[in-house]
Amino acid sequence: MTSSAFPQAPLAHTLAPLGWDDAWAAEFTPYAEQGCVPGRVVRVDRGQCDVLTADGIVRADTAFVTPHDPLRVICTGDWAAVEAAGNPRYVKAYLPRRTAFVRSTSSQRSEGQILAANVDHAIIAVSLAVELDLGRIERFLALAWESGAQPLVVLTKADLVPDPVTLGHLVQDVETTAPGVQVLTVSSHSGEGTDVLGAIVADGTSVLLGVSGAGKSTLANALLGADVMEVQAIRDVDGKGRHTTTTRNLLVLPGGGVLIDTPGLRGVGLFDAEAGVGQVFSEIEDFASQCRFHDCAHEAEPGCAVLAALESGELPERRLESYRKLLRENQRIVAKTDARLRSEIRRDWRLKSAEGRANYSAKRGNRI
Ligand SMILES: Nc1nc2c(ncn2[C@@H]2O[C@H](COP(=O)(O)OP(=O)(O)OP(=O)(O)O)[C@@H](O)[C@H]2O)c(=O)[nH]1
Ligand SMILES: [Mg+2]
Ligand SMILES: [Zn+2]
Repeated sequence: MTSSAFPQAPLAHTLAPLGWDDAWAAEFTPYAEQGCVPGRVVRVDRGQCDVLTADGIVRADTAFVTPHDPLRVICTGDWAAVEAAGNPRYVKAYLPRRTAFVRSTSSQRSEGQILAANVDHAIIAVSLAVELDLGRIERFLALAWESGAQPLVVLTKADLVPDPVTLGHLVQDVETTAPGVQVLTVSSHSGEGTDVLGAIVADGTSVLLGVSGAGKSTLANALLGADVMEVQAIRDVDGKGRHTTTTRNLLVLPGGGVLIDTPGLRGVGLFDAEAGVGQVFSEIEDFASQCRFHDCAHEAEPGCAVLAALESGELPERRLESYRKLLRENQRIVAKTDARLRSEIRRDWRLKSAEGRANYSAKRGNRI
């Protein structure tokens, strides 16, 4: 962040622009009775967090909301109950999450990490300056679907691909990799596509995800219309340069909506994301539903519709391999994760997220 932390965030006299609604208010009632005020977590670091409340930013201690289980640690995007007074002021609790973007911290361990909470749009930023890695996009998409948010792929730095035919092919490649997902091209430098993206992010909460150097913070600044996030030249070749953004930051957009910028991710391990994987490869699951045998493994069975699609060229081999690889990886992670813990996690936020989304969609006239 630049030195003045939130120049774009006016004092939030009302929390509505941050996404506060009647359902959140109802959940907050017991905390209000305990003398707490609500606020949205904009950043968490070193045992403290910045919370945007109706009276502006409050720096609060997170000791009560930093349990051993990393999935329950307070996170950017959470709605926090902050003590109304005190020095320090403590966050007493956070409201049950409607959605949460979770990844495994590494493929070796089965520890999950929450990257953002209560997100409506998961924007996967992919640089056009480097060769497309479709497998990585699929991996991000699986986690995005699993989070409960609507995924969106944004191909950044479009100014570096001036030939419209080439650009069209790249978009097409990504579109076949991402059924049901909108794919946009943008350039923060030329401004191309930022109006379309701006209209999407004006509604609800969005999170920018992607590898380091994908241009997330530059895009955040373009959407903010101000240089709030620090941006640095990186080694574009492999995206492994210095990580510029180091904390997840929630930003209030001038045209409405809330945007979370995140540090580049080196790896995105799946975390119990079987349903998400299924959604990324929905065309394969559609073919599979037409296989003669219900439990077809799509290896050599007669009447296998997946193999037939492969044969006819309708299904690229790369897609099927990628699907199998991600399912295998997911099964490995699931096998290592404590079953009780997993079912608890599911109960915890999936049920709540279903309720939350129903409320949210009712409120918005079922537009999601
Ligand atoms: N040509 C071109 N370069 C861009 C564009 N957007 C970003 N860049 C450059 O890409 C580099 C990385 O941009 P950042 O916005 O810092 O990338 P990031 O994804 O936030 O990186 P991390 O914070 O490390 O995750 C910088 O040198 C930017 O100037 C664009 O639209 N066109
Ligand atoms: Mg950044
Ligand atoms: Zn089959």
